[in-house]
Amino acid sequence: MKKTALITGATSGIGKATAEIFAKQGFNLVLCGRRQDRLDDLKKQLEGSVEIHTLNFDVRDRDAVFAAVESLPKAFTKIDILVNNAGNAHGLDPIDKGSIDDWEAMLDINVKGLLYMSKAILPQMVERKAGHIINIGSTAGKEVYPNGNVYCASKHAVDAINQGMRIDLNAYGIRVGAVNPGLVQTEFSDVRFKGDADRASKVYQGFQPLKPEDIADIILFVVTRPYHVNIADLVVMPTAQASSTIVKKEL
Ligand code: NDP
Ligand code: 8X3
Repeated sequence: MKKTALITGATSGIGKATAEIFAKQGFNLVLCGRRQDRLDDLKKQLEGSVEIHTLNFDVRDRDAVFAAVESLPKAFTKIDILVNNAGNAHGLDPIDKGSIDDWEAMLDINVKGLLYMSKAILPQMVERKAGHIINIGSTAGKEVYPNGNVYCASKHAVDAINQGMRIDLNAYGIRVGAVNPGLVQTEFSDVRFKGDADRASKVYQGFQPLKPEDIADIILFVVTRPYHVNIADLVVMPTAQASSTIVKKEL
């Protein structure tokens, strides 16, 4: 029987690339995001050999998260794999100058949104004593960099939640692991810099960043290991990157 994976943040970047590679693998998919046109396009692109269902909700909206999961048609209610990917950075400012709205957005999306999604999906995994959760963390969850303050805090929280989930769900045989990327060229920096495309593109200039497909490939590897193998915590950076602040540029 085909596995079903639910991916949050499937309209762009890492989530979209994961949807594409999961479809090739033959997984049925529940694709989540807020941009309906993109969800529709992706559904059209991928459905055929696999079944696709889309859910449009904001992960910050607790009621909407639970309503969306409850609305799943019968064929999609059994979620084998949850990819908690939706997330973003908002702003890159020193702590004294940062915007409280940006801070709240990051904590609400990256931390609380991930918790709401997990809480909505977990009961069925616990009941079946089966399931696999992949939390998308970041190198920003392993080290703090200048002006990264609250984004880094949100991803350190993901790191802690990933560990906590693995401990608490161990008794049920549910696999939990994090994939923590370094610099990946997606819409991430466009969002961080509020649509300033020039500033966003500079983040990836002078070296070869990761592509969303590089991360999707790793996520596929993680979820296709034999059941007794759980990749608990994986950090992946571009070869040019040694840490959040050390990137070898060719320019
Ligand atoms: P993108 O901006 O390309 O994608 C972000 C995705 O998250 C979109 O599909 C977006 O969908 C969704 N999303 C954002 N906010 C919400 C929300 N409030 N409710 C529902 N969905 C939301 O960025 P990436 O692909 O790079 O980011 C994916 C994950 O990877 C994030 O958790 C990010 O922190 C992490 N990451 C990224 C790195 C990078 O360098 N790019 C490195 C390390 C980690 P929509 O707007 O349609 O709702
Ligand atoms: C995204 C990577 O270094 O831009 O989490 O924070 S970084």
